[in-house]
Amino acid sequence: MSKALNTTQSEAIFAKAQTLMPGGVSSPVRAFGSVGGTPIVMAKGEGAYMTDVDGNRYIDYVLSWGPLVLGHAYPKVVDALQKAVVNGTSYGAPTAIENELAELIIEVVPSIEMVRFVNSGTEACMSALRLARAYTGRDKIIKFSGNYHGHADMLLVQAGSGVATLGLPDSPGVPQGTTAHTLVAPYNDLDAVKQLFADNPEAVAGVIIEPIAANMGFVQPQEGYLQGLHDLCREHGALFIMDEVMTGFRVAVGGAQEAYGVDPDITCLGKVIGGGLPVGAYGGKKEIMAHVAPAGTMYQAGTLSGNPLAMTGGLTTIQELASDGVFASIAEKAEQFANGMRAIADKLNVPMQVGQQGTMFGFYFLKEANAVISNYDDAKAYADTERYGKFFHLMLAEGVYLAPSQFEAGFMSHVHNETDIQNTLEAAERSISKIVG
Ligand code: HOZ
Repeated sequence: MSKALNTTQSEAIFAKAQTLMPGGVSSPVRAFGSVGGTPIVMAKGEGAYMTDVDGNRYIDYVLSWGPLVLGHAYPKVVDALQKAVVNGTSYGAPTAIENELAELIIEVVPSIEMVRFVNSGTEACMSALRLARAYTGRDKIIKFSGNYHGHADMLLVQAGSGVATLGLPDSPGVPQGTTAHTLVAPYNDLDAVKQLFADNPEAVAGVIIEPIAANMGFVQPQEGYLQGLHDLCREHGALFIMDEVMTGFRVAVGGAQEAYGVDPDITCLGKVIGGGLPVGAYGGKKEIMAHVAPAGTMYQAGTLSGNPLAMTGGLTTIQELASDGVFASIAEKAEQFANGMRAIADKLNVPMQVGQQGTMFGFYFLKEANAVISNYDDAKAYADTERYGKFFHLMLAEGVYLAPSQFEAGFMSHVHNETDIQNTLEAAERSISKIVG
């Protein structure tokens, strides 16, 4: 049952944070910019739950924005990390565990034959693009509006995630020259990409896409769209780059490329690959990866890349996820949740678009009953962010932590149980009833 939330400590800590860090946060999407109010300051994560500094407990569907597919402080992960940490946190030298994680990734992600570890999804995407440019000897890239590939200069053009959440223009500080080679197309529109290729003959190094757009809400690709992009890249000598930072190990163990049977040239990974520690990676065909230094001449490096703690977090997490029945059971719970939300929307006659695939989901409150969101323009036109803001705060008071933005996806974990999902759906029904009642 809904209770008034005591957030005294959260407010005090966040007030001080604002004097110390820009906006009081280490990353903008945490700042409750589009839902209003003061961010909740967290003290502990355990299983499917987070507890804040005032002692309020929440069922967590943000899961650190995706990485915690096994939930918070999963015992096997904690145990492995405890064993690893006593041997030191980083050597700046090769380790055997890098081989283990690399081998596992190559085994489960269909297109990857060789991989380079970095420290974040941002690094993975910017390195993948440098590689595509080095490999093809071309400068231009095609991205999609509302897709977010981290905060590298050339990719902060019509970006999703915090840029969309906060309604920011393309970021100041990004020189025009840096984005001069970035071409932008609407998501789910193959003809627009055909046109860009036609207008820029033999100039496009690569097309980078979030195979499911999960930084403008949750928008799935239309039938044949990803394969169509892949084929256009082949036809024009460009590389097809799938940014699977969010979808990797999430929409199938082998990511969206497994789910849709599409074969990218380069894949970007992050989030789950570190099991909650900072890791990213990019990988692909051997022939392409052979261009990365020191095997080749495309330079990219990192002091903490491949450190044993991060490798341990990722290896233990993916091994568990890939073990018998684990992924399927998480996906089943995500489906149950999504179906439950659809049923509530129908029952209360509230226009809503609910999406789910594998262990990810997302829902939009719609401004118009028959609206369908299939790209970023649709999301901006039809997503009722005001209604979402009200819903978000009512759910917080109910003890459910959702993304503080309608332009972000939701995540299920291995440790969410039937009762958690049932309680969440009951809370959602009460909250929506209050909004429309
Ligand atoms: N990459 C995530 C957005 N979907 C959130 C991470 C962040 O920006 O803090």
